[in-house]
Amino acid sequence: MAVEDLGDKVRIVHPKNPDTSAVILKYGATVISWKEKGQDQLWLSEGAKLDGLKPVRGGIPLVFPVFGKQKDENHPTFKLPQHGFARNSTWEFLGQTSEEPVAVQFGLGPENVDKELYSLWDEGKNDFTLILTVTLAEDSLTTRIEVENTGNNTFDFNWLFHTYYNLDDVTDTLATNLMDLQCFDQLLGEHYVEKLPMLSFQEEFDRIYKNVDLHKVIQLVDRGNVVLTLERDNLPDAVVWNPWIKKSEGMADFLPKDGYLKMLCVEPGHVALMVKLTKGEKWSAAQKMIPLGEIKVQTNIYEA
Ligand code: TA6
Repeated sequence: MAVEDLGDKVRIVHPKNPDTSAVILKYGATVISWKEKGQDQLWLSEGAKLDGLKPVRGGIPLVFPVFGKQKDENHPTFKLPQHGFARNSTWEFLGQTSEEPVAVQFGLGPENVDKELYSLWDEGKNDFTLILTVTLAEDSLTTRIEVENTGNNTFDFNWLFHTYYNLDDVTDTLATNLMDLQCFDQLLGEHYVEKLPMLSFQEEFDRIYKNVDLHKVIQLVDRGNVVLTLERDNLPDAVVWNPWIKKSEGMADFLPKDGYLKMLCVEPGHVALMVKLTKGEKWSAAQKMIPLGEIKVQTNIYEA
């Protein structure tokens, strides 16, 4: 069966390949599993809470309406918890929208968000609809979000797909095509231009890359072989994060503790700036994740 509603989660299977599947937890509309030809593409902590008590540690948590913690105390998102409320609210399963590739949709509105939590955003005076579409093709997974301002109040927001990728060994993995970009290093608290042609991971890493040209792909390459190619639509920024040893130890739901060696977050989003949405306006964006493929160098790595 291509689409199975299992109560707290929905399982989708590609009609031509039973080993290509995905599972979406209705809590947070979090993709918690994506297998392509039997290979797990996403990392999910063994300690991840899947009971709706806290955001899922792994898979593809959804960040809205704020990335991180809002630092401007006058901003309407200031009182919200880190990464907002989309990832810790139960979304409605809206059904299947396509046979092949198989696609399903989930929706979130104010009525689905904990009242107290929702009141922390602009005293609850915003009205919105989020529609997430998850599309499973034989050679890719696409997650698309549509945000609509269904109220009278203009609001601004961040959006980010907080994707955790499954790796053989992060110390053998490089991330490409982020050279010469402005980035904010969350560990140093500093802005600088990325000079590394390929990012490697030998310690904690937490950087927000800004204005990554949309025609550029971000690739994860393991000893010369492409593990994953990421394409983006309308998501100009990308966060790259590995918690490494100390941060992993500090997260109770991050297991096993050496799991940081088997994962890397590459998170496409609109986070450097907020998106402003007036009454009745809609905004849409997507990430397309393609396992394997050819190395595509889109920066001039030979330039001094
Ligand atoms: O996306 C990177 C980041 O903002 C890191 O700074 C770290 O906080 C990570 O998200 C995980 O955040 P969480 O709230 O899920 O523990």
